[in-house]
Amino acid sequence: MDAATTAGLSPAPTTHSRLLAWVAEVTALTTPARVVWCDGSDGEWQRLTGQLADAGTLVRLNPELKPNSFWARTDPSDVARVEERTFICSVDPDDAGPTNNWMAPEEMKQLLGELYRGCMAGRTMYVIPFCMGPLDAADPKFGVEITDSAYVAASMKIMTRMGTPVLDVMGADAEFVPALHSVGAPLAPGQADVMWPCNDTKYIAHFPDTREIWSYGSGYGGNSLLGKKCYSLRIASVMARDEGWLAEHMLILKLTSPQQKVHYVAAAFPSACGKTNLAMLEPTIGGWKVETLGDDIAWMRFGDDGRLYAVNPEYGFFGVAPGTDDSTNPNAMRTLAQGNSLFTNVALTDDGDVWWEGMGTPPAHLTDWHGNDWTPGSGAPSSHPNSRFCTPISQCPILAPEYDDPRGVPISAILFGGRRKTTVPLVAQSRDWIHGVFMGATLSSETTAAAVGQVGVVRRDPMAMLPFIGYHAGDYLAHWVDLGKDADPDKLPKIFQVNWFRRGDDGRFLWPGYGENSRVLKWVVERLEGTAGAVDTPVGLVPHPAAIDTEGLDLAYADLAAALHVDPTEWAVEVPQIAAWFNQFGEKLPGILWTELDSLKERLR
Ligand code: GTP
Ligand code: SPV
Ligand code: MN
Repeated sequence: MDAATTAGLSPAPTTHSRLLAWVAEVTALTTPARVVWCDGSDGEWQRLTGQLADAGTLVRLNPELKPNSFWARTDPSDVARVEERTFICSVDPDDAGPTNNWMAPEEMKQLLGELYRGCMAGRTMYVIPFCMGPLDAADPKFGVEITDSAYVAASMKIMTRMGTPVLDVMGADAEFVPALHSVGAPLAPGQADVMWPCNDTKYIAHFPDTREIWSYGSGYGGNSLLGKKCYSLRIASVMARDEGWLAEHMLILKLTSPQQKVHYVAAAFPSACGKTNLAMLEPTIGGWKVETLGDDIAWMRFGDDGRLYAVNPEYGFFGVAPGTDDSTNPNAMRTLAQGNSLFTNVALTDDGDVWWEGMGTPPAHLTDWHGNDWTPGSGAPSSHPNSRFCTPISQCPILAPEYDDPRGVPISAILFGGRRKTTVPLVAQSRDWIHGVFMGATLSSETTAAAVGQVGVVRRDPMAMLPFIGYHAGDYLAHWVDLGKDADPDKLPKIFQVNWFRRGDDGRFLWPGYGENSRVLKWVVERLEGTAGAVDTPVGLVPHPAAIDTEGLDLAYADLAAALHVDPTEWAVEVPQIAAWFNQFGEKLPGILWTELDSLKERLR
């Protein structure tokens, strides 16, 4: 079938010959019933969501409560990223390293080529040109996703800058990352569709040498919205290694002090460990202001002035729903209240709104994420723990105007955080860049529902990038070390480690978190400005409890002290774990990180 002459559809709106050739090739392989080039218009959104509502994949929410918004439920087997099915198909297996699954590129292409054969039969194939980061960037990073999922096409409209304006800037021969996605559920003539088509066989494959993405079998965001983790982290981290920049799993926020001094902060926490919440934080301390630039991904490059500048490549938020509430993240609630959003695997209220755990007292009746009746006595949660909202960044009431500036914003501080019940203090500053890289390289966190698998297991997660480094993790850590070597130390961001999730012996969180994290940000700024003290502990510079502003905070001194405590016996347990973690990288691990480990051992003595 010729894409340009499909009955009733407009011809391909581009003269980009490599793009046209690729679309023709995929069309011939996957044999869709029709091909649609996405233009990114509001009319297109209405058409896509209308068709999905007719098909039963989406339910329109009450327009009085959530205008132009929809509720989706996935197949219960397709609810999160699938790390075991995610592959880095580098030519050299050593380029994938010990932390990634690897398959030879030809072998993966052969295997997926067979799965893709005829896989879009009976379906519409959408061609989605997109750009990660502002379109007016000096070196815009283009991609084109081909997908047979209208849910993906609608989600990509929220999450990326996409459509005809992108094709216009791409012109006739711009570089782009081809990103192919299929749910892997062809329809025979007359066969009725299911609510959430997907396939038990799943592959999320990346080809870093040729900068291509092939995804099969899953419709869930992290596996199917290929501009996000697949492009902006796995492929972009390889681009960044080659071109001397960083593609990181980080939020970006702007912090203004009562003295009107501005600092930009980036923070890397693993999936479902607090990035969206910190990015939109409402400070509980007077005179401080937070504005949002991004909640998940930061691309960072050195500017001519020697400072590290961050850009958010995304255009929307794909956030964890449970736990989001007026009390924890009021700015997310205000963003969602404006509508124009997709909600996936949350619960539906009887008046056509959404509900999830953490929103206060549950209503007497809900339709849960399985589509079943739910009451507070039901036992199981109404929403999947990895249920998500997908909403435009432009609706965030505290969006910093410079979020769209292609030059990015200069970062003063980088926070590395994880979810640890024990051991890791509320906040610690690194002694220098290398010690900060050591903090990032040894970051650990309990696993969450954001990926399929066991929840609550502590694992090392370097820079919160474990599932997202598109090459050898040892080379990745060396890249971080190298960037610091060439830079002016006074201009480098200062690096901190945080842990909002430490618990008391009774299991309670020791630190209240959320908006109260502004008190930790205040100490961070005071460290940057040289006005706060710190205790030199074996693991870094930690505030004395008295150095944290607790005015108006109802928190026992003992809890704060316990949250900040550095216990050498707990840390002594970490040391051999860190050594085992480092050992698997062999020669690739920069020797200076072993020196840092020796120094930690020495300090613990
Ligand atoms: P991804 O989108 O998967 O990358 O997650 P994220 O890092 O953006 O995490 P998010 O902000 O969505 O938070 C994940 C979960 O942690 C939610 O249930 C939050 O309510 C909870 N959470 C976030 N911040 C805090 C905090 O400071 N303290 C506590 N106790 N929980 C928090
Ligand atoms: C994460 O898991 O880090 C997310 C959600 O932000 S996903 O897009 O599914 O990766
Ligand atoms: Mn994330």
